[in-house]
Amino acid sequence: MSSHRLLGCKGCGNAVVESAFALAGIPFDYEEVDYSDDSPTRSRLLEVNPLGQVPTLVLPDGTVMTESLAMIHYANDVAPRAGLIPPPGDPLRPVFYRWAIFLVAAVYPTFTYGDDPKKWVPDEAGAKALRATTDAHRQKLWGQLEAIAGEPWFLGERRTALDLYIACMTRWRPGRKWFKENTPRIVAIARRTTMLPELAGAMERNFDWLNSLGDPWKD
Ligand SMILES: N[C@@H](CCC(=O)N[C@@H](CS)C(=O)NCC(=O)O)C(=O)O
Repeated sequence: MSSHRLLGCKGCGNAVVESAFALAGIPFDYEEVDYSDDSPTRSRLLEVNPLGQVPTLVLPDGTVMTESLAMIHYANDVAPRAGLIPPPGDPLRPVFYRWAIFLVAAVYPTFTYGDDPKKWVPDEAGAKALRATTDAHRQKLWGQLEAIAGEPWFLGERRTALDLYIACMTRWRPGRKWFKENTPRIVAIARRTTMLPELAGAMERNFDWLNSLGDPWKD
């Protein structure tokens, strides 16, 4: 029987989707691809997603999904009790929408344009500047998230997929040291989420954490 197939690269945004699927109890086959231009698996990724991004998900009926947040909504439809998105009528639902879109439409693009800046600005100095400005902008955005972060989860008592994004995206630039120094509330959420037993597989596969054995945010 065909199943869900998730194309991803270790440590990338697919970790969010893997975590959501783990909470939702959706089994999937994982296919590792490398999105870089010179990679032998890039053509395979482009076959499925012309944008060349991961995560890319192929549903059992062959439908292709891109965009991590779309996949979160899909998982929430399959398993509404997994608690990925506050249910209709819950006052936290619009709050979830706001910050989920903020993460994928404001924070995530700082990587899209900053990871490989020469793709967008060919000259050396311009590319360097684009990397610097997108890095600085990201820090501002995390500062905004820190200022309103709840406890124990981002939305307070209710755990949602926002916490999954936080657990994974805090593994990226500006890096653990910066997060620890500047966003302690965000780090507390990341730590708590990372250590959820249900996420052990996804966290270990993506970030080499022996989740059950220790605190990934310990020095
Ligand atoms: N909006 C997309 C962003 C996905 C994304 O940027 N993924 C990164 C890896 S973490 C990627 O594929 N980068 C390569 C590229 O953008 O060309 C989502 O939320 O899934």
